[in-house]
Amino acid sequence: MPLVHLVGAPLDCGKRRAGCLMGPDAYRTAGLARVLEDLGYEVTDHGNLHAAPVEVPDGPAHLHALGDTIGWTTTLQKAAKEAIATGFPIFLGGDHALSLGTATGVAAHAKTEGRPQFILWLDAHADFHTPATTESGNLHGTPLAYLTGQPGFDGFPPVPAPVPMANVCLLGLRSVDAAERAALQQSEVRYHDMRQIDELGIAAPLRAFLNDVAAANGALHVSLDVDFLDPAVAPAVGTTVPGGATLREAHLVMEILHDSGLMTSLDLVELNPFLDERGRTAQVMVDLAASGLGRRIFDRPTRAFT
Ligand code: 6HN
Ligand code: MN
Ligand code: MN
Ligand code: MN
Repeated sequence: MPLVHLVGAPLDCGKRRAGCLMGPDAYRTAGLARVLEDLGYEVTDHGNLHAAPVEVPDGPAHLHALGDTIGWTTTLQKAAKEAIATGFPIFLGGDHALSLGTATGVAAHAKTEGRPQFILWLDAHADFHTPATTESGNLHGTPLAYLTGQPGFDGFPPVPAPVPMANVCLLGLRSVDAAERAALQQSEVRYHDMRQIDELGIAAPLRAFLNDVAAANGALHVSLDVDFLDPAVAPAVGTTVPGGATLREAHLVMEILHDSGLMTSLDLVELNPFLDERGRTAQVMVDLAASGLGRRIFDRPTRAFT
């Protein structure tokens, strides 16, 4: 059993609505460490990190909290690279701007091992803007462009090991801006929107992606945005979009991920406890993490059909 590192990243700079800074403590309150210990893991909680101080660059005026976001990216890239060298990191967000650091940090580690990095993005949104294309100016909408090495991230740390577009898979899409749509359609990124999930089920596209990860002996970073889930299941997020994954679809993804043995790191992002209802979204996210790390209803269900 690998050591699990819990890394608190209470960053709230990726968008304007405040509250994600309470995310790491909500996961702790919902019992994440205990749930993982019950599964047999040794768990180390590294507490909450702080953004590295940076001189605020003269970025384009429409970008929100550019300096803070650069500081967090620097901090988290380093922390991720260190944590993954000795175990399985779970990054407790914090908004999705944290993946600017975590995903590029784990990819840097994979490079030192000579393994290709793969990324599974579970999200209603594509998060594929660059600072030049974002209309909102919210940098939580940009990590996939950054980690794949797109230009325009002036002032950010260089990406040590850009992830090839073909190694990225998005599942759950239902809110994609025009610029992202155009960029995605011209790229080798794999994307599966909710319509495709409705038609194919969620397991088929996931398994196809995991087959490629396995064939390449890849490392797999999974980034789970609360809004991947339908807001009826997970209301505590600022960017709810109706028509999301059901609770069981989300658990099935995590269960298949664990069975695959391929997942090497995990982000839990965008939880805004200020918007939650008696902690239920935090609990859903903890339960999903548990499924991803091996919690099962039964080890082996009775064979239903013979
Ligand atoms: N997220 N595409 C919208 C924007 O403002 O760029 C929403 C981004 C949501 C970000 O899902 O982490
Ligand atoms: Mn390693
Ligand atoms: Mn996101
Ligand atoms: Mn989202």
